[in-house]
Amino acid sequence: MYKVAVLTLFPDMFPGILNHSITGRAKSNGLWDLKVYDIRQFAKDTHKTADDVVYGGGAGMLMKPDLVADTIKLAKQDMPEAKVVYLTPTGTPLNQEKAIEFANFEGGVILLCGHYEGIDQRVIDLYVDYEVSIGDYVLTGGEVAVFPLVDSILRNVPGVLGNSATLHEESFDNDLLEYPHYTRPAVFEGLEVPKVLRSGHHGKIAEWRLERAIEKTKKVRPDLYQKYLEKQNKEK
Ligand code: 6GU
Repeated sequence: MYKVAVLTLFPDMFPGILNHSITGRAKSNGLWDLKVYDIRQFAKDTHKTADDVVYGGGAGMLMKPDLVADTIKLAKQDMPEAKVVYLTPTGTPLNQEKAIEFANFEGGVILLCGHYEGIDQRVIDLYVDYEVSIGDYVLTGGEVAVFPLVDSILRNVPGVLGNSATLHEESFDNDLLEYPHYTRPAVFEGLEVPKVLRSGHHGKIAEWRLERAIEKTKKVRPDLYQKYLEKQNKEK
């Protein structure tokens, strides 16, 4: 069973969408498990204060380091082998390779959700194994990012996708976006399904799909296309 812990000031946000569809079914089937830890439970004053001012001045507040550290220690008691991942816009960008790497963590992941301006650097230095961002934009908090991160990890956990074949050919494999797909009818609102896909000629279909994948990637993700070209050249 793949274990996920979420450390948050907003425990009511979970499991949320993770209890639905493929990840929800996988959870019911015991393929993964989610435990949510409320960081505020360790607040010491009657107001349950979780934030404090930033040294050096400037706008915004930081999460109090002792509350965050106490929560990490508690989660580690339950998951001693887990990797601690801090979700932050200043982290390493999440990609398919990272999702697969995380899915292979035997001890699972402890996901720390930042809020306000983030957390004290010393907590990161002492306890955090990985810092992850889900893209070049700023979210209101790390909680929102937990959903795409956990979903992308889980679909690489054995058994989560019922049909393992669907894992074999998809976007980001060999650094290409996927080719377009069509279903019936053969003509829809005047647009026809490419004839080659109806030809039954597997070689020609594979060739067409690769061409379309290259064309699409070149157009919308020139960065990914460069990576694809570099790998192709290395293989030669
Ligand atoms: Cl992981 N957290 C926040 N707050 N903003 C983000 C992010 C994470 N990834 C991209 N933007």
